[in-house]
Amino acid sequence: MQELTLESWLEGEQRNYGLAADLALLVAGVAKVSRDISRQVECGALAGVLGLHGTENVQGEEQKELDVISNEMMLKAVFETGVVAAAASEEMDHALASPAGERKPYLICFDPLDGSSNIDINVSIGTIFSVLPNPREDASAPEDADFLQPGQRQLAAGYVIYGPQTQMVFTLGRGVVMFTLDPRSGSYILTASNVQVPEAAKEFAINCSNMRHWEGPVKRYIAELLEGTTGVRGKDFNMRWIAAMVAEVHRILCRGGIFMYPRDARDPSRPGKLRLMYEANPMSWLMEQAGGRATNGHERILGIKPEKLHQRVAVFLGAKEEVERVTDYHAKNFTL
Ligand code: AFP
Repeated sequence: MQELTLESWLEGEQRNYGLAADLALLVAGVAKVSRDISRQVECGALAGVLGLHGTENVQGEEQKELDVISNEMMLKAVFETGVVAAAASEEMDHALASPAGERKPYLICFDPLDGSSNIDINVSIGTIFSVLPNPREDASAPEDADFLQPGQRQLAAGYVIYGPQTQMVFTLGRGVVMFTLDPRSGSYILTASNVQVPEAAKEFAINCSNMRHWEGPVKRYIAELLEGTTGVRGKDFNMRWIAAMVAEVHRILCRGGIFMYPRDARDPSRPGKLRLMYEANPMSWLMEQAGGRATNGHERILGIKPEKLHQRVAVFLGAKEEVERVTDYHAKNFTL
């Protein structure tokens, strides 16, 4: 089989589908730094990168050493492409503008290392990214408010999963592609294109320890899944929870199912745990591009106009039929 590297694939997209050279440069930049992050992840304790950093991020979460290292690496890499006007990250209170110069076309949001609680136990983690247009027509420095665009405006979005293999999965709005890092050559090689979420779901992912806090529609939906062949669904479902959204989304893209992090009653001021701009939006676009769906239980996530950079949102994403069903349970205000 002829191997297609990420660089050759991006050239083909420019030639055949008019992909902007600047955007190709940015995607290649993310790929390049992800190889370096992957190496740090691989070495773990040997590189002295495990454990706590001793600081908290803007959301009051303890930062791990690798969170901080990968954030620095991402910032350096995206600014080095010369096409990013500002970057926003889970690990920074506010957006950071690129060093002054001419106008640059893109904003980028990222979670440099998703699934931090997995870092020290050698379980899959990942980097999530989302590229938006820079709404400023001049070279002035973008601020947080410039990022507050709905997910449907994304120009590129995806993730890199650091698991048994390192894979980069993304969309530029023409389907979902998967590249696998060949550790021998250091190149990303195309291993799947036009990825589609299987229609029939057999698995679901939700943190069941929060069950007592869920709203009625979620309790009802999960209770029906758990009833298996003896209930209204008439079939058994399996359950998985990796505690890294990257890994859950990757499984769903490969094998199907539904992922949920619903709003719950633990803290009524927080509409869910996941962050809209750099977790839910990119993953929702991937799901839609793969024939799946993504809602907050009520509306399409990609249509939500963000009010804050670190806004949280409830997330239901994956197989179309399942997401539509649980969204319908919310509309009908079903309960147990
Ligand atoms: P971090 O981005 O802080 O690493 O958190 C990961 C995450 O937001 C998401 O990837 C998981 O689905 C979720 O947390 C797991 O949360 P619980 O620990 O509440 O199950």
